[in-house]
Amino acid sequence: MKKDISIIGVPMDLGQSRRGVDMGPSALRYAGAIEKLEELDIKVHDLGDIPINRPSVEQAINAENNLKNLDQVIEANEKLSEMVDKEIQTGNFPLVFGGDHSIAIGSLAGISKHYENLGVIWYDAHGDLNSEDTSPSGNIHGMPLAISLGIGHDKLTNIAAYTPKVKPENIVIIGARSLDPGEKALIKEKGIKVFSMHEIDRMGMPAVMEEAIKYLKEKTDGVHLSLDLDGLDPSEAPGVGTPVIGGLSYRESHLAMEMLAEAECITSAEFVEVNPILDEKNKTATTAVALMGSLFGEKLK
Ligand code: 5AB
Ligand code: MN
Ligand code: MN
Ligand code: MN
Repeated sequence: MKKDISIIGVPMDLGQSRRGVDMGPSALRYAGAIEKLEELDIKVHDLGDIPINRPSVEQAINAENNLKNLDQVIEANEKLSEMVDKEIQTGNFPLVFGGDHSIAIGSLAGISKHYENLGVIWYDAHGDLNSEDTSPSGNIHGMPLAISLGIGHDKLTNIAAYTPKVKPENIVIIGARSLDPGEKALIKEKGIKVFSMHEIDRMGMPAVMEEAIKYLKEKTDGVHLSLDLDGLDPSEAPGVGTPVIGGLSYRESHLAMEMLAEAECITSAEFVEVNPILDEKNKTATTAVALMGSLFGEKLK
């Protein structure tokens, strides 16, 4: 019996600077996410969207550090963490719809307390390993993986009142092709496993996924998939705020999801950074929904 899925929408755009990604949850629902999962005989509970408070003009003017909209990002992630935590307690599979990638802070905060050794697959063009000291933008969506490692502003690393959420050796980054100097240094220092586009080109996606799954299965008791749609090439997923050329194809991503389904290792997931305003006829959300189908066991025959 497959687990019930609980969908939690997070209409958050405050972790970055391009409006529209707050409509991601609507775009994913409009593209038929729930129908797709129900076709696969999964019971779906759509819990709706978490309310997001915007900063007042005064707060925006007084913001002084390299952490844009810090208070609002914290507030939303505390709420998300509580909801995800509750759904896991109920025995359901949490599936979070972003929103920008800053919401991974709350997802991981709610999930990780249920595991001794949570694994994370970070499917992304970026490492999201910046802190306020290394970030070139001050956008918190470039920081969630570092924050989950316990690196960054105390108030962010301590969401849900514990830190760290993940261990560096339990993380696999797939699809990276745009890393800032501070992120590269952290990857080296912590020994984080990265399959950049270089390795994917050389080894091919089947070998990459086999190795990633083996690596995580040996030492983790659950794996969270954090899928940033900008991991895909912008020609196939144009509706993202920080596109980077030379990305993963739809076919490679589809295969990756099928291999994760076969390995039966994913215990929670999020699909983030879908921005329908920058998209072409909801292509990016439609692609995300197709990938969800593969992740949750859709078979070709
Ligand atoms: B995303 C950049 N590294 O920190 C930064 O889309 C981009 O969640 C971050 O992966 C992209 O601002 C964050 C330059
Ligand atoms: Mn990204
Ligand atoms: Mn990201
Ligand atoms: Mn992005």
